[in-house]
Amino acid sequence: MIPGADSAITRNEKSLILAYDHGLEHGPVDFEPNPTTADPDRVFEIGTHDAVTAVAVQKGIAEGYYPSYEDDVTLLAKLNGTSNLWMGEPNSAVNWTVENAAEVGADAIGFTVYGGSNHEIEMVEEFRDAQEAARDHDLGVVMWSYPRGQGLKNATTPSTIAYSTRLGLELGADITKVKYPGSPEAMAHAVTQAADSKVVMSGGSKTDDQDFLTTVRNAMDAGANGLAVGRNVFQRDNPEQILDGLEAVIFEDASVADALDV
Ligand code: FBP
Repeated sequence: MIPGADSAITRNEKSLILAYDHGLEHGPVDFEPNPTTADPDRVFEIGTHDAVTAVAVQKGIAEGYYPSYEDDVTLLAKLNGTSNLWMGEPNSAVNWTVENAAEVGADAIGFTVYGGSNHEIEMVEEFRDAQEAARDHDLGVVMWSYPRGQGLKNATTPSTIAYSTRLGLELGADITKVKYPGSPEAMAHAVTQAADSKVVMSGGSKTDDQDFLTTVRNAMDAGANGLAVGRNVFQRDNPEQILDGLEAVIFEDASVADALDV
């Protein structure tokens, strides 16, 4: 972690990262609730909303579409990723280099580490290479810290999520993205273990407005620095409306009731 290294993708130390790597990670099924979102142009348009501090995409989407949005969107290059067609022990292919991401215009890189997987050692070594190259290019570093594999059945227990945020700190992430551990107390514990590095909550599968904003409010009250979210925004009929509410909760400290009203 380097203080300020993530400043391009934060606002007042907070982030709202719009994740859009689902076409690789989950496949086209994630676009079914809102079919217009199969078109990357639609999601980059959503990413121009004031609330969004960065859009996270894979290489092909960045190369093909980011040039049209570089004045209005901050790019987070998600460097590794694997399709849902892969049935082996959790692992993630490194799909582009930091040098290439910097040429395309990225301000930060994103990298998944599956702690606990049989592939943890190689994934951490790949993260090391990417993290050091990111430092050379002055790019922020965001770790998707998702423990899974082998005997790790429930990857969202409080102790596992606290270990996840600690991995991010220890390995040099500026921001670590974790699943919500189920309670504000557990999130506060995870935030404490990240020390001065930042923690953002992963959005998860789509829930209703009230439930989603309440979980985000709880995470923020527990000390999280924001959210990295995909389906809970782009699967809605009106993604911009939930972004208005998220902006109120994350950046303006609004209550859920007030955020539902904006
Ligand atoms: P969501 O907000 O839709 O959960 O997206 C966050 C994210 O980390 C994406 O970047 C990624 O595609 C997906 O979740 C991976 O989800 P999982 O591996 O848990 O199925």
